[in-house]
Amino acid sequence: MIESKIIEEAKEAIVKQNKDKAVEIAKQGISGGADPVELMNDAFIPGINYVGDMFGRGQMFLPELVKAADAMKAVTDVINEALPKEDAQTKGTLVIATVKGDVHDIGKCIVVSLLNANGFTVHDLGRDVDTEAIINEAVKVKADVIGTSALLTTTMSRQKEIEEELKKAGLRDQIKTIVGGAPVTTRWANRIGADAYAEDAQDAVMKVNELLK
Ligand code: B1M
Repeated sequence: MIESKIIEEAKEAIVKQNKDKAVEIAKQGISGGADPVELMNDAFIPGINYVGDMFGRGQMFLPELVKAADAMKAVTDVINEALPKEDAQTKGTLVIATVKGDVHDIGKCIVVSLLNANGFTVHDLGRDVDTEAIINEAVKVKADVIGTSALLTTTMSRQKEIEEELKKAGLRDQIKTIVGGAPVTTRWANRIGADAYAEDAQDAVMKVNELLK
């Protein structure tokens, strides 16, 4: 359980776009024994979600959104650094990316770190990645799973495109797929024929474990 004082301070630091303060809170929380994943989920993510809501309502503008995201990114680095490192990366190979047209990668980076920490080999292609590049890399590294993140309703269709292209290339039976991102749902995953949907990074680890059983 993260202390409510830390939760309030973390949210405030993100909302006020105070990167130094946010990093300090993350570091203090970790050195004080907080679980890094809980710290992220309970303290910092509500802060950036609040920023997103204010932006959506026109109460915050793009430069502020960018600064808040920058603070969040710096916190993500601190959290990721604190995650345990698994020595033997033997549980399976994934290729992960944020889809073409989409530069949101904070959540994707958390997912990648948690999968790494749980013994998976992850090839992270970054953000704004073309479908062809994702599939080519998956073939090259003999990936068991392709995982994609989409944060915009306009870019979710790229996840569908990946399913279609995998089918066309005759690869759909060999490579499993998992989709995530704020607007993505189980319903969407079912509709496009993805093998799994994950709500957050912990769920992603659980679902990938299930896929590779
Ligand atoms: Co933008 N943005 N943004 N943004 N942004 C949203 C998504 C938005 C909902 C805000 C809003 O209007 N309320 C809205 C989308 C609306 C829509 O599509 N319907 C929006 C918009 C409109 C835009 C721009 C178009 C704004 C503009 O330019 N006018 C623009 C688009 C740029 C582009 O991509 N082409 C834009 C830009 C940006 C920034 C660059 C400023 C910045 C991103 C910086 C970065 O990522 N490096 C940004 C941010 C920060 C947000 C919000 C506020 C926060 C996203 C985030 O990082 N959340 C977001 C509002 C929101 O989502 N509430 C918003 C925290 C993160 C930990 O959660 O990414 O959901 P999330 O990841 C979670 C789960 O979803 C899941 O696990 C993660 C960890 O728990 N998950 C997976 C994610 N990927 C997964 C993959 C998996 C499994 C699980 O398997 C592979």
